Amino acid sequence: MYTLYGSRGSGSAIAEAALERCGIAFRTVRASAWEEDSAIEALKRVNPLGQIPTLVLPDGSVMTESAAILIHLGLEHPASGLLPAEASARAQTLRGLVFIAANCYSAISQSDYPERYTTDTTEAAHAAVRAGARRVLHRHWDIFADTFTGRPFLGGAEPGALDLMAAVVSRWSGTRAHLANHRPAFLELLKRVEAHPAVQPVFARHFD
Ligand SMILES: N[C@@H](CCC(=O)N[C@@H](CS)C(=O)NCC(=O)O)C(=O)O
Repeated sequence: MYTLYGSRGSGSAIAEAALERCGIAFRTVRASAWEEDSAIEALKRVNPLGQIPTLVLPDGSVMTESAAILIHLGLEHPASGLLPAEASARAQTLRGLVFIAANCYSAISQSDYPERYTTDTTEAAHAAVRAGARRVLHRHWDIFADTFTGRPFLGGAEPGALDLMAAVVSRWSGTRAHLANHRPAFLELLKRVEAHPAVQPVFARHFD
């Protein structure tokens, strides 16, 4: 049995949507850094970062990092369509997954936890870190939208791993409002992903 540590409205929606796409049975454990009554201590024992998603595989090994989880599930379950079968399309998907992890998800962490990124303890310093992180984040999404242009979905005819990651990580830190003004066609794509019957139930559970 797979065990997914996660919480409603969080990045664990990425792994959850992928597990469902693969038809994998899993149990969820509610755990997050911001819910004291959750299984945060158990989560930290398997992932010292205390971050979600964290996925414990049936052999007991631990997977962290959303992009790595998506790649692992996509490779283990090729029929799921999470990863393109064709090599050059798959290479672009891997590029996109790492792009979001390295350039977008990391900036959200800086926006959410500015105190980690400065030794200045004043509110003003934290607000400045947050504002800077959001400016970088929104620029990175513009570059992503201009670079990854697959339609109707980033993954081709059906939403794949890159669509799932983009649709979830774009939900925070003012990204959707920014995209509405600056990359409206990309925002439409994200909404198409969320509305797809293979994705919609997971998004409804997490974000409605
Ligand atoms: N690099 C990780 C980032 C995961 C992450 O930042 N998750 C957030 C929730 S959406 C979290 O658990 N943050 C708590 C913390 O950083 O203390 C990934 O790509 O999965």
